[in-house]
Amino acid sequence: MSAHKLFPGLVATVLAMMALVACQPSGSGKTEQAESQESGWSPPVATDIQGEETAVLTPPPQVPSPIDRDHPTKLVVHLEVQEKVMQMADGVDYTFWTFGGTVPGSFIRVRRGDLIEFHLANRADSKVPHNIDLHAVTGPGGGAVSSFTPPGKETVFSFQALNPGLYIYHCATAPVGMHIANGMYGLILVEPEEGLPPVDREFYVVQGDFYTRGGYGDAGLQPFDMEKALKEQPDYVVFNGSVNALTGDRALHAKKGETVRIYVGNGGPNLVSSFHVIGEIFDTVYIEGGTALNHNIQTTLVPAGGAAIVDFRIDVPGELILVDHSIFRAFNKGALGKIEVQGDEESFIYSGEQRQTVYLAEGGAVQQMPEDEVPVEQPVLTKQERIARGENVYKSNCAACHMPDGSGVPNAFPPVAESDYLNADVDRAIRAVGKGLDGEITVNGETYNNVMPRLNLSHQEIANVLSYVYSQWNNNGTEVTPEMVDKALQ
Ligand code: HEC
Ligand SMILES: [Cu+2]
Repeated sequence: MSAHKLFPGLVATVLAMMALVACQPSGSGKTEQAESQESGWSPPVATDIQGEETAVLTPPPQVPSPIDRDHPTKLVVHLEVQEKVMQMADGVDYTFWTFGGTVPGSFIRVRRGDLIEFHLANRADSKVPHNIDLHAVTGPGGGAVSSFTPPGKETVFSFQALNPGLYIYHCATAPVGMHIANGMYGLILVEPEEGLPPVDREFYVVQGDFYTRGGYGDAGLQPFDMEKALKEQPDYVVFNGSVNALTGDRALHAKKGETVRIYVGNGGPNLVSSFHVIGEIFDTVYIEGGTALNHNIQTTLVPAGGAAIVDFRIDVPGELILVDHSIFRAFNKGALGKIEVQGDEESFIYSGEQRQTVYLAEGGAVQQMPEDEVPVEQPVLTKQERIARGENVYKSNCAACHMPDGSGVPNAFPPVAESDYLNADVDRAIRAVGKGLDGEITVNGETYNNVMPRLNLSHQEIANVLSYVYSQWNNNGTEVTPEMVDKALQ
């Protein structure tokens, strides 16, 4: 269809819609409540704030008690950022960046209409600045714009909780992906005025994906792997910050006949969760943590940066297993938790094994695995080709920390633009990229004491990316060849 045929119709439609809006009388006879029920939208709340309280936050898997206030109040929230080494799996440690010392961060529970005075503190022993973006905030950056907090500082900002629901909060300091990948997320529940229906037990579970230099289970302190994060290929996908956070001694407990509510979040940074409890059906799901209810659900999608509330009554004793039903994540990457249910057997609903007989299937074939790929010969490149390819390597591997224009991030990531450190010694620069870099360094008069992870690049890629960096931003134009990289990394 040609444009002149399409446009008149479109314009007519738009005009008709504008006319409709214009003709709508301001007091159209509907009550505010009826309107909000139709659209699901909740209007801004009144300003009858009474009194002041300090919020009690809880570490996972605990949830603060339901709110019994019948009015909005000024609620003071204190949350402290801590960068600390904790266990990712048996024998595997990781430097987590946390809100309140746990992954996920402390659970925050407020009532719709509350005026929240948020205190974000960053411990003095932190290496980098942090901030917070709460998805429950209506305002720039969800609070991130007003909460940038360097180590040893505390920032205060306020917001009113306008919309009820379950919301993710997370750090939004550059490189955002890295802060989230290190564990900087948690949940904030905004209870509706009338509260949620009471249940016997409430739990707090958040999924996250993690990227480590070594593979799943490789022992020791594992650094963050930027390249795997960019490719969205996590080594770990876990509930509550580590493999086994919800199994063994740390499994959740409930009794037959009880009702259970799980506040489920997904911090990401990359994956979407297909949240499922093996052996249960969710009686009620608050879809995406909002106001719409769905019933009799087997698996509910929890988007990265999203949440859901699931309610179920437990009718049969035994073991319920929480999984991400993208099932390799559950059985091979850690996304598995347990609820141990005590109580008498319930053979009417579930019998247990009744008999086992022999079954002989016919056929069956031997599966052939695909052959390994043969490595391709690397071409010889001109300086210009090298720089062009290096630009792609830079954008996908370095820009997240050193910024697209090479300017870095104050106190965290040194500039590679006009960097005296870079220009003084090409072998040293090659080693930084090829092996990673930590300890104190001085770049253009500023000191940095942080960690640059090793990035798993080929010698070609290192040559290309450094040739690109040297060709940009008033650097000295050095061309780096794969032979130079071979030599410097020997
Ligand atoms: C995860 C963040 C991160 C990524 C990704 C990263 N770096 Fe770095 N880089 C750092 C940090 C942090 C330092 C300083 C380390 C220290 O304090 O010892 C640094 C230091 C450097 C230095 C030496 C100091 C300077 O500014 O001249 C160079 C050169 C460098 N990086 C280049 C690169 C290149 C090229 C890439 C991509 C291939 C890259 N970096 C990827 C964090 C990163
Ligand atoms: Cu952060």
